Amino acid sequence: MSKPKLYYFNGRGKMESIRWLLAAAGIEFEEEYLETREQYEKLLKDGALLYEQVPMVEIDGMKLAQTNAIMNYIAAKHNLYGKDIQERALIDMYAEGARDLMVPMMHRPFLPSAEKESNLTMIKNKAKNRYFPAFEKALIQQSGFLVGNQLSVADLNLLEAVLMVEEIDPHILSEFPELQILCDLLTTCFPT
Ligand SMILES: N[C@@H](CCC(=O)N[C@@H](CS)C(=O)NCC(=O)O)C(=O)O
Repeated sequence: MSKPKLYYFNGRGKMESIRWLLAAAGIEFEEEYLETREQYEKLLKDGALLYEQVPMVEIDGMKLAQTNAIMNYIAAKHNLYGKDIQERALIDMYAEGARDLMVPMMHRPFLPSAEKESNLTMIKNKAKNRYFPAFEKALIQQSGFLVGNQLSVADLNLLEAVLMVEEIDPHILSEFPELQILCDLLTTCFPT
């Protein structure tokens, strides 16, 4: 079986959670960084990008688009997507929360400078008062992981969201010890 091949820019963006997930699943992968317009146009011409967007991952004979679809396929295949449909629903719920937190951070570089400061304040507030308390509570209830007392794709989405927020506020985890423990564990186990 050939290695999955990841098509994206040479940056974290929407691909980084997929990279974390593959690392956690112990799957080696290849990457093609899109650095020129020609590379992107060739993929378009070959019909490789369903919605003319990346991330795209070639895996098991498919050219998969849409970050969530890619994550969920890999997670289901490697037993990181819960043991039943209830756990799966909870995993989706936490993973979506982490993504909602990540979206405004991904948009930051494209904002006009006048909006950057308010964007920063909004992200920090939402992380501290809305999302991180919810994740911290789940981690306490579920013995260190978000769902089912074991690692799932939700934890890997959460990890990337936390790392992004920490770039904005390096001390933000001081009030969230369980989040700190989980992120330390994951970055130690799956160094990039
Ligand atoms: N819903 C898609 C969105 C993908 C997306 O917005 N990709 C951006 C790069 S991060 C892109 O390819 N933009 C080019 C375009 O939309 O034309 C996903 O989550 O994968």
